[in-house]
Amino acid sequence: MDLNEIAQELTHHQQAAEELEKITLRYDGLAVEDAYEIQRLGIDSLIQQGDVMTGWKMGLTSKAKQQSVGVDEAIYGRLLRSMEMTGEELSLDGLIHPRVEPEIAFVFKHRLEGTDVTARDVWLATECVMPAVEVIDSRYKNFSFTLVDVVADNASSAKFVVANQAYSPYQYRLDEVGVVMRKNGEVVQTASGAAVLGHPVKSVVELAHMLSRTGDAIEPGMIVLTGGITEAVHVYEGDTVTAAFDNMGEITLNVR
Ligand code: OOG
Ligand code: MG
Repeated sequence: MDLNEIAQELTHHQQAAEELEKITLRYDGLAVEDAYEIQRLGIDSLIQQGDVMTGWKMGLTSKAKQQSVGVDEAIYGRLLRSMEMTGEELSLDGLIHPRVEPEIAFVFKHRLEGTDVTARDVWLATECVMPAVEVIDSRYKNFSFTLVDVVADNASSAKFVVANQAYSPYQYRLDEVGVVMRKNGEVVQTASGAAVLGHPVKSVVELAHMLSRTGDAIEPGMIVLTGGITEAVHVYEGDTVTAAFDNMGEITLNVR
């Protein structure tokens, strides 16, 4: 099996916003490690074309998210500069069937690597934390996939935005930060940071451990999205979505 060929195919679908059937229907016997290699190859080709890797994202770190997609373990993906939005407008151009979800982001000043990384190491390496909203957009038909499919598709990464205001990692208990998601003024999802593996810091610990399998690390300056706190919300043209984080402000997206 040519993993690079599969990576190029997926990258094409990501860039053209064209959905496809699960790759596991065509390629039998792909292991999770192969899927991470496909992910890496796809992102590397975008980096060769000038994009820049700015961080990592964890996915499926909450029970709500795992149950809604039928995959029962955490995954990670790669974040590129081109995925980061700066304003409140979410353009549907280049997206297939986007969903949005509130997350806590960590930004790092020190490198984190290895299977022995602890929560204490994460706090010492963290420069700041920020509310964030991720826009996920699986390239698979009906947002339906297995673990291998979704990992190869860069964990459904499409876009993300972080709040303007950063916070000290020690300012609030991140497991107790409540989040209210509204769509067109109506409350559609609520949860607190504890939905993410009990505490978002554990998501970073888990990421460092998972990355050590391939010798990768969280590098200084990188951002890490720790995973959706609530279930992801479908958005359509004309929708306004807000994610309000207790004491940490609100992020609004106007879908155009
Ligand atoms: C996989 C990506 C999940 C999260 O925060 O849980 C994710 C998916 O549901 O398509 O980004
Ligand atoms: Mg996410």
